[in-house]
Amino acid sequence: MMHSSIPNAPEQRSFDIIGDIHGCAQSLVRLLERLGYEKSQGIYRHPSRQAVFLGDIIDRGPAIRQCIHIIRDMVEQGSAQMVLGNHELHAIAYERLKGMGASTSDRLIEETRLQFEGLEGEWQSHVAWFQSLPVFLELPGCRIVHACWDGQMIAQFKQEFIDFTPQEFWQAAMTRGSFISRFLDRLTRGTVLPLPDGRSLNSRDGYVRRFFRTKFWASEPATYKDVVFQPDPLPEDIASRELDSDEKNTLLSYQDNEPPIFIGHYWLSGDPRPLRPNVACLDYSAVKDGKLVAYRFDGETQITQDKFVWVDVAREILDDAREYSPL
Ligand SMILES: [Mn+2]
Repeated sequence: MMHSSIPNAPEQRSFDIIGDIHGCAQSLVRLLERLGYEKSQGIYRHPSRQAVFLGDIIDRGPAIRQCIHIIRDMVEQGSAQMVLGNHELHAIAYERLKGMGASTSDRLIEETRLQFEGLEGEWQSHVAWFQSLPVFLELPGCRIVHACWDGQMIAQFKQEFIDFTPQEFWQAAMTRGSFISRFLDRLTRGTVLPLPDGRSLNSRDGYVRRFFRTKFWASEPATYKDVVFQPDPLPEDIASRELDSDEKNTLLSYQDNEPPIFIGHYWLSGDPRPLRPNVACLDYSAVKDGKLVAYRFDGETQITQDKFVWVDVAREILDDAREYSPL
């Protein structure tokens, strides 16, 4: 793809892509410093690279307000880009529904509301900013989305809706069943399959689930086990069940020759590594004392394990406690 370029401003090709932060501002600062970003005039910048945030910067964690400030400043000054996560999407919907007089009790956004108590104007300004963010990015050499690359929906969006103003877009988003609302749900929450026979699971984050999360990159899956992608395992009798043809038809695929795709969202654990040579998830459960993970992308077509960089969130908190202990 050709872009017109400004002299002395070559097309940016080096990106530090960063997974779900959920209010872990201290770890975010450490990760940015580890990646070579320095604060100048109040903004974290890198002399030759740009940060790309995968969304879900709010809710759950201890320093949500600080996270938004760091990231919004970077985006507004051109030192970062960010796509919407399902949590930012939820915050937008929550505020728009509240504006329409709908019910406003909601656990998901509780921590964020608490940390913005008495700062209503500032919070509303952030919610307005969220509504200016893209849902996906096609960067030189790679793709960025919070949870799911649905090639068909993205093609339809680009064909029919790319010229929507933010107002038109968010109005459509709030209309149940509209293409835009399904598109947002698909890209920020991914695909799911219902559990068979009306069964449900108690997930580790305390919700009862009748659906399980599925991969959009499974190639030739045969059983439920081949497509499940979530921290909570399926019961063995369900996992080994064969997918029927209707279920297979609802699954997406991602070809080996497509550009590298980076996602967050899925609460992984263990050592950061590619899921496939062109698919990487950078959400390693930072807010549950996991790792805050980045990938240093430089235009390669294959994602490699040595380019993952991270900070260990639990250890960071311990180190800090030691640093500041009055002994
Ligand atoms: Mn998410």
